[in-house]
Amino acid sequence: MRFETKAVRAGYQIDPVTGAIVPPVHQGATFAQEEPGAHKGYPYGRTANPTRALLERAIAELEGGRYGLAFASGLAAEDAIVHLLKPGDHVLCCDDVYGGTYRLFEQVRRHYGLEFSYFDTTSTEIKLQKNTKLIWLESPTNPLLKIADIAAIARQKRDALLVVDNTFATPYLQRPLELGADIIVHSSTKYLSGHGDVIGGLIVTSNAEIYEKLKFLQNAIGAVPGPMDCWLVLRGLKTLALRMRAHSENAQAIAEFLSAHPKVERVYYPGLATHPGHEIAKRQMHGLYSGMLSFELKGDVKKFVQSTKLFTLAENLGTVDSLTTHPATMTHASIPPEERARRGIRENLVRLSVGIEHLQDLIEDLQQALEYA
Ligand code: P1T
Repeated sequence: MRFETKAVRAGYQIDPVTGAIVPPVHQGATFAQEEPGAHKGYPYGRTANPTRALLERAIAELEGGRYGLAFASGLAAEDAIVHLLKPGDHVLCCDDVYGGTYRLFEQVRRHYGLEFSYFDTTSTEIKLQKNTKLIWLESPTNPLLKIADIAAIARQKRDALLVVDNTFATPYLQRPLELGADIIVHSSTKYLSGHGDVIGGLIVTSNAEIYEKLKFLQNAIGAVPGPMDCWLVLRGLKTLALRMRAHSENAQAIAEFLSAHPKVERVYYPGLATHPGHEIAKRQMHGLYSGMLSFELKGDVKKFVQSTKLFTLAENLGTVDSLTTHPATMTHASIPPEERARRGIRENLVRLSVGIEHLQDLIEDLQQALEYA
């Protein structure tokens, strides 16, 4: 089956009891046992839930992996992966990542004796330390849309595990396991659910040993999503292909529009031929570049973000409606200012999550807001 078909069929399972085509939301905390330990695979709602299991199978199938695991948020999924490590282990992370990921590493996990260092996402050569156990990539990155050559990095990983945060690309545009990654992590809050109505996280791997460890951690730590949230993500997946095409086409046109605008200093979008990672993105993302872009504004950022009418100023991305974010004070505020500056996140950087509205309406909205900026 092709991706579009798989996306519609993933999690499709006619209910044996009622014939329902849409899966029920199994909103239960626990399940009856016939005798102690004799159950249908669902001993307790934290350990396993049928609606969650459907989502876990669906995301594994779409990513081309064997196992999926669902979590209460993207960060809960990330933290489960970090729990695979022991004090003294080292994580080599790309230099442009979501501010919350940086905060988890630097302000939480460093205190538990883990080491973190950062490398330029666009470099194709990495230097592992003896104790490097995880290589952590985002591609495209948040917020500068840097592109990592995932296959090139996978070839150098030795016995470290390669984790790819596939939130910005989604499996419709990029499948990291096929490029050599060991673990994929998602904030399903974003494109996978797609409508801004749920917080969630997902992990996919094909490695049985890693899966068993993560499944143990999922239950032992307990940061699991509720059944209704799983159901919302499952519903979102059905239209993922359509939405990603629409997001990407709109974002490409907006990136080109902004590039030619006198009030715009620089545009970051992998679909622009001038973007440093464009050639890699072209093959790695199958010629579509997602709906995320950032730009540096020559003008008043506050006035700009307050003047858009269709783009809403908010933290989040990947929803059908368009959003603006100011990374320096919002999504990346937990990175210290000097570190942020070193990473190239300037005060005049604006991030757009381009929705699926009519392109012309979006361009007109940006056009009028740029006049106020
Ligand atoms: O918000 P949560 O579901 O916990 O996911 C965290 C996360 C993980 N990875 C990436 C690439 C992300 O962008 C995020 C969350 N990001 C935002 C809320 C944002 O506006 O950038």
